Amino acid sequence: MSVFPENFLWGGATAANQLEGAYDVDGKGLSVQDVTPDGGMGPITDGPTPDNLKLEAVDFYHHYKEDIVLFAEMGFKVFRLSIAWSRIFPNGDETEPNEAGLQFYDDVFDELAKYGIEPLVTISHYETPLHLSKEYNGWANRKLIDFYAHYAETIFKRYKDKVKYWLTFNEVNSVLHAPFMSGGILTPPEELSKQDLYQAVHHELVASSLATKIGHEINPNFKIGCMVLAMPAYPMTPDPLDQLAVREFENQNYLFSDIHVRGKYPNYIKRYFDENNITIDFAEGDKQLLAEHTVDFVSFSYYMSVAQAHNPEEYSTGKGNIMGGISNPYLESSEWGWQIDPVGLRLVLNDFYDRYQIPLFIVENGLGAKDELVETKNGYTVNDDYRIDYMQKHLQQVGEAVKDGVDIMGYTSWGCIDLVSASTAQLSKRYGFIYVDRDDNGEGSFKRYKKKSFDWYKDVIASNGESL
Ligand code: BGP
Repeated sequence: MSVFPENFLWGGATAANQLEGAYDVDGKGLSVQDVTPDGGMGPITDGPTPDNLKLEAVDFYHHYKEDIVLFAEMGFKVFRLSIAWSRIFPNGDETEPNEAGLQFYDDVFDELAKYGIEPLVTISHYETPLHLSKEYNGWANRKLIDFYAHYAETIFKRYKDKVKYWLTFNEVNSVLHAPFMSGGILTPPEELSKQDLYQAVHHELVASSLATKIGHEINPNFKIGCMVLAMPAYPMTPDPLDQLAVREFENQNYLFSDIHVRGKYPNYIKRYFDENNITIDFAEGDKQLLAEHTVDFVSFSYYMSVAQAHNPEEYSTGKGNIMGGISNPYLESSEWGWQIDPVGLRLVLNDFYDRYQIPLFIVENGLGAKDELVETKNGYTVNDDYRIDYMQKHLQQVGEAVKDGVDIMGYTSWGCIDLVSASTAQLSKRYGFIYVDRDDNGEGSFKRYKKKSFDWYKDVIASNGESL
């Protein structure tokens, strides 16, 4: 008997800017991603440049039918995608939406429905319309709340019978570390005051609650969740001061899910705000919105863990997903220095569930690796045993968490089809079960090939995790 619940939502996850391509097709406006060829953190260009791989990405815009056939063949129950905000509102501040953009997602949802695949939609996945960034400085400006709410209301109404599962912001806590990519804030990070940064955070949190309110009014059956970047930390030594460093690091992340679930700012942030002269400007009604429109579930990305210490300068620091920490000598790392820690996933699941006791959804997890396409007698494939090993170990820990009593709705592995990496903006860092023939120079046929992990994941889904 499988330990996974019968209706467990197995599937894969993507984001429009890394997947779709067609950056200027059918009335789409520019997003912040279209001017960051070196990844969302790098300097921005005046306009789109040919070296920006995200402009064409893997061209899901024109390949979505064949891609969905492959997802269906793997047995996906759910497919996570984002709606590109600037396809719907090219500048972000218009009143009327772009019909061609809306139609594209109608077509995608209809195609998914043919195969009984539920869409899980991220409303904003690092895709702030560029105009909102240039004209308003992104989420630093309170006006973004209204633009976002109007956008959310438009898509909620349009897709109210086609989409049930929604996420308000991808990795909402990442704005603290990548204010431009995550929050569209043009002010360079070194010049951005903590006051302005946390005020931007507040705007996003209020916008998320407002969207949750609007969504539930439009369709009370909607399940609307928050999405946070989860990164558990271990103390480097048993020194209580190291444990305190862990607590401080984790609180920075919990802040977001605590407000989304509990509906108010937690006590522990008071001291940080006091010591950094931060006073959040609450507009009338903000407190009530946060309190009354909390999320239905908590979703998160999980790739890695870190270690923390009160004296970090004594240790070597590793790379990480947007944020990082001290390298843990007990763990191995991916080719990009992200520390691989399957047990950390079980810990995160237990921690979130103990804290909130509402359902959890793992909406990103996977291994970025360099893949080699090889010819066999049955055609081309990638022998990605390293990816299978990573996922197998992580999913086994998800099974352990289920046995621990954690309520988990589903699991969508990141980049189920190869797409452009967010941090490196390259195609050579691949996550998929499906290989896409396009390289870092933008060369390739865009043809799709099944990797070895394709059949492996198919078996996992078919057996509801029993084959793990
Ligand atoms: C998360 C993002 C994704 C994604 C993933 C992998 O932070 O939500 O958009 O790309 O990380 O990161 P990368 O592509 O940098 O390997």
